Amino acid sequence: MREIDITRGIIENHVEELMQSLKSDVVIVGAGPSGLVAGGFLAEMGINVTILEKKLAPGGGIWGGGMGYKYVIIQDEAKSVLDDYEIPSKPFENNLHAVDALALASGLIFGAAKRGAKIFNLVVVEDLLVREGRVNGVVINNTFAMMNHFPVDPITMEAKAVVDATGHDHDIVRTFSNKNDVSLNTPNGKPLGERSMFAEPAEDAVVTNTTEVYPGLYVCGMSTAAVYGGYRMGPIFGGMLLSGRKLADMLVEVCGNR
Ligand code: 48H
Repeated sequence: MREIDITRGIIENHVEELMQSLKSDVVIVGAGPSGLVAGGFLAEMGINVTILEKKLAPGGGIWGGGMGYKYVIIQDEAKSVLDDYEIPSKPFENNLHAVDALALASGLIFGAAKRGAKIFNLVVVEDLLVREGRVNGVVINNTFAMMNHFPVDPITMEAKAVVDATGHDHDIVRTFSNKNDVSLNTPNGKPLGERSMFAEPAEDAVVTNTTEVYPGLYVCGMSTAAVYGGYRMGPIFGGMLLSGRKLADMLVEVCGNR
């Protein structure tokens, strides 16, 4: 056993996967529940999908459950996504199910990876590539470089579609709107901002507002609330799972047509 072989095994495999991601069909920014579900279903349908996550651990806002109590709730409509990913849940009441947040996070991460989504952690998307009025890629950097404010220039990945799955921050749409004189597909052309908690309409709106917000740029999960002025919903996650699944169905069509 030689250390240099271990090192080569790591570098060669990482670079091979990175090269496959340089021209993806879909790049999803953010490995929270909506991004992981979208990525898993897209990969299962044969789409070359890359998920970029700035933190060490994918999973986004799942891990902490509700205020650190480790269960989250999902509604009946989203149970089939749990079943597809073989994530256990317990029936609760009023068509609700309780899910161990740790099982949900790890199950969605493994489910997406197992289906062939390429997930890179410690990668920040700091900007977009835009050509002729269409988003066609992402500008990426290393999380440690960004955290330390090192003057390290970014590199790029091309994609037919880019997804903002960055949660409450809607980091990608916000940056894109701030930096460019562009009009988004919203009532005033700008992100509308998230509203206070009101779970039921919030859950419906997350799915309804899973859409193309600018040519080539899509939103899913909690970033839809920030972009389209939706309510927040607290630790109920069905809307996130259904938003990811809706996005996957939309993007399969888009990738086939481009
Ligand atoms: C790379 C990035 C960048 C970047 C951010 O917040 P998330 O879990 O996202 P969703 O929308 O799938 O799920 C939302 C849910 O977790 C939640 O917060 C709910 C239901 N809240 C309700 C309420 O009322 O509070 O994950 C987003 C991920 C995170 O892991 C970020 O680290 C990552 O995106 N991310 N990755 N480049 N620029 N910005």
